[in-house]
Amino acid sequence: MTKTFKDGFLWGGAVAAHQLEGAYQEGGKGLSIADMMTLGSRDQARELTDEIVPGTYYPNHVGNDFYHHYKEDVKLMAEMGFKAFRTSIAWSRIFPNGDETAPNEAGLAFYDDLFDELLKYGIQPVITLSHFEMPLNLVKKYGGWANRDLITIFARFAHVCFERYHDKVKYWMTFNEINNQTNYESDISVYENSGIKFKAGDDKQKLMYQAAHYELVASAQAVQIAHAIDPSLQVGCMLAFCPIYPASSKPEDILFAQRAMDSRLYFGDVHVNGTYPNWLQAYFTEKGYDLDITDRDLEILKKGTVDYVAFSYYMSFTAKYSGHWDYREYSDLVANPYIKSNDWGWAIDPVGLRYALNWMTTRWHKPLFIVENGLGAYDKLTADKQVHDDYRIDYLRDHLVQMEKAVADDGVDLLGYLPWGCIDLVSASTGEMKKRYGFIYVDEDDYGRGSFKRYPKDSFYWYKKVIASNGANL
Ligand code: P53
Repeated sequence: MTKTFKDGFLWGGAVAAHQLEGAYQEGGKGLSIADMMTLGSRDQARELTDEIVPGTYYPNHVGNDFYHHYKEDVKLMAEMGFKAFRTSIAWSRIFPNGDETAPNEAGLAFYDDLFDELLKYGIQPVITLSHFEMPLNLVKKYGGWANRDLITIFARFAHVCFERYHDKVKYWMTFNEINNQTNYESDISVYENSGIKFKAGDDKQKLMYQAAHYELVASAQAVQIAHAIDPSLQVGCMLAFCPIYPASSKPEDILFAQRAMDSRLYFGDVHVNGTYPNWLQAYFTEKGYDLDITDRDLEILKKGTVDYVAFSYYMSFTAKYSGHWDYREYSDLVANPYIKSNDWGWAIDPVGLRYALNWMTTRWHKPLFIVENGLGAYDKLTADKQVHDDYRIDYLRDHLVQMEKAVADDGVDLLGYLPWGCIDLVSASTGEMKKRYGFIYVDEDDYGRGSFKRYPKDSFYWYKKVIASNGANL
């Protein structure tokens, strides 16, 4: 087994700026869309307020206070043996309003300090440019990614980051889970991805495809900017990979599941191939969608294909044909009787990870990078400050077994494994702190109350052994 992973395999963990930094108004940071999201729960959606409502708690304002704890946190990651740490650059720290022409030096300096701290321990920063946290002003003034101007605005942000950090950061990603908005009926998904708030009468699906197109063009442009600044930079896309299985062996279910997968993953086709797939062009025609897609855009897409494909893997879906061929994520999914779910209803399916790795390899022939995986669970800090999270170890071990099979038996080219929320942080979907993923426990509740002290969980010591043995000792 030790021979499974290539030298330099990137073991580590992943987070996103808005979910842990806190300090939402320090260092000249502007407000981001994440700063407007209230606390929700499994059964109650987070509200997306237009202004900060006094007396309302906004979990991302506090995060886990990483902004003030990062040295201590990086030290703990080094103790686990991390080779890489994925985070995002909060766009609103660099361009507080998004559309300034000059960046905010205090914001840039914060990431210099963070990256230096990581590099001190031999940990590579792996960076996402846009992870659900665009400057709020871009929503208010431009309508988010519904507006073509965002392409130029994003290019400026990307350019500043590549220029400033290219000596410190090799692996970049453009848009986190760009394909979550496939579920265009989910207000939070479209808001997080594209900064769009629907109005009555909007054609949500059409708006989603238009915004995604501008993002895909902006991503392709960023790839070209990065390579022009430093040809050694590796720029990837980032997809939420949820395999979609057919509900039965009925041919209509098979065909429908294929269409569902194509609908969720066409984003990857455009990122990797630089062209829109045939079925989607036909679908646009059938729907009468005259999207703003210019010849110049198509040229940019072709010239800005990604170097690798990064993805998150948490769960699989199962779809059932019910008389229509266009995939509606909000109503076409059914339970899978072979699979159990976590406390938030996410289907736990380790074999699906091997399926994902093979599916993407066959389709795209690119190096793959697992940049999120993990179990959101309730943890309990004991009186002697321990967390016995054997359920988390079981989840991760089961996924690592499948990952190793994909590499050793199936020949998948895999760059690394960066499980999500390696230190407890605010949940993206619910805003809760109690939906925890970490190897490191943070003493803080859903309302930002607690000591903010950090405690290694049992999984911390387990993962340390996994890394030290290069995946042999699970
Ligand atoms: P939370 C939906 C489906 C799969 C992954 O999610 C998702 C989402 C949106 O929440 O998000 C990714 O915190 C995302 C992270 C997020 C993580 O998965 O809702 O990239 O920002 O925290 C886990 O449990």
